[in-house]
Amino acid sequence: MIGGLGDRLSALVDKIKGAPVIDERLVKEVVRDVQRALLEADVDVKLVMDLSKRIERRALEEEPPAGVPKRDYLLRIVYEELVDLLGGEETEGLDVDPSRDVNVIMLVGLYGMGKTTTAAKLARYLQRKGYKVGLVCADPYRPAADEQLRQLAEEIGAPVHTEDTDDAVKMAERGVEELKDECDVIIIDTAGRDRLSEDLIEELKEIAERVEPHEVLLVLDATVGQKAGDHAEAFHEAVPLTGVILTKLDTAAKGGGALSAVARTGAPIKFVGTGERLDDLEEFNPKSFVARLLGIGDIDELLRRTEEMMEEEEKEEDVLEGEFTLKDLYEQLEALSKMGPVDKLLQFVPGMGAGRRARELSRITEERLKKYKVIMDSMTEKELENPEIINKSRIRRIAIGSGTSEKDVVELLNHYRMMKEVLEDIQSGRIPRIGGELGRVIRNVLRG
Ligand SMILES: Nc1nc2c(ncn2[C@@H]2O[C@H](COP(=O)(O)OP(=O)(O)O)[C@@H](O)[C@H]2O)c(=O)[nH]1
Ligand SMILES: [Mg+2]
Repeated sequence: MIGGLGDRLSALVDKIKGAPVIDERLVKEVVRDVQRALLEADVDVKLVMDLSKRIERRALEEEPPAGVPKRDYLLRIVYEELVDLLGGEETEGLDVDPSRDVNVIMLVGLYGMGKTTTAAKLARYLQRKGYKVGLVCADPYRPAADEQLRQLAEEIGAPVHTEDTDDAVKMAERGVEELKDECDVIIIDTAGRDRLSEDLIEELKEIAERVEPHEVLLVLDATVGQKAGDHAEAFHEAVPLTGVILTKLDTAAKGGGALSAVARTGAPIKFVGTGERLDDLEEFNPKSFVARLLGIGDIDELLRRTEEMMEEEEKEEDVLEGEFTLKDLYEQLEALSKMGPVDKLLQFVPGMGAGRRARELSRITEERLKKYKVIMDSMTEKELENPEIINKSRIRRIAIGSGTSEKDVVELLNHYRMMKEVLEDIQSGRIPRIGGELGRVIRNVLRG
């Protein structure tokens, strides 16, 4: 599809998957390959450079969420940036509403772009969704324009309105009038010109005023490449478009240029034409399109996995925001004890490396942990959730109940307060949040 773009990009995916390590050298190589593939598909140089800079920066700076292999994350970055290039995640479907009396879709565009063919393709697409679709010819200029549409309509068994007049506006208006009781959706195939002339603009405006279309879709031949962007903009100024259909993507080596240029104008690409047959029309969705270009059938699986991990990280952040209880402390201390020398670890944490906190934390031994556990077992649920209420008499009770000393209980409470302080420092930004693997480990420790 679109020239060799798909081939090049799927080769790239294989390269990422097969690389022994994901290092800077590989990232740079990947970036170069993406550049080459996109430039070859006629994507604008500046867009390509911006995109490759972003991929490189993200790949080198961003840390994958915990549990996501670097490899998957690099793929995800490439995927996300390509999706962005082609219009982003949000996709707008066709504005067709079965509860309306009738839905009107106007196709506009210059000669030879594929309007008439696309009208029939779109009709078939909607028929498949269960709509009764009618076709209206509003092209009085092209010889046999009505005949072409009639034939296509017959092929798909759709009612069609054509008439012998030289008034395009009347054709459209009467066509809608004629078919609206019978149909759920009416597609108007308007007349083109060689270029976007004043009289074409006037004509389209007038038709739009009369038939009040729910969709005005520009049909654009993708073989024009990057020029498709200016083209879409000019049309949009003349008659406000609700979307674009790019045709002939099957033959367009410059399809990447057309897609990205149109995406940049902000006009949603709603469909692409991928062949001459009436079935060769596809909903355009940057996500699945890019997944196919990359040849990652299991992209959903990959994304689901990385997304789950990201959600985990968010939850982790939530814990940081939440109320810190003695129960949390217990879990943290346990995690900490498994991590080896605590003082070494803490040297990496700005604001925590040396001093009282580090010393305190490094004193946590397994033995102490056990003692803490026993102490906590003697606390009530209320005390665990809200240690502030533990006063002198409660301390005495807990010490007796757990067979420890009051001093032990106080020590535990001190640890708790210290950890809470650290958390508050992190929350308020006094201790910077640390990224990367180490940051994750430390956050895990803090949260238990
Ligand atoms: N390969 C290919 N050809 C297409 C596609 N869409 C339209 N065409 C061809 O483009 C030519 C012009 O199409 P037509 O619908 O008559 O364009 P119009 O002048 O805008 O109405 C015809 O030969 C179509 O078969 C497409 O997606 N792929
Ligand atoms: Mg036509």
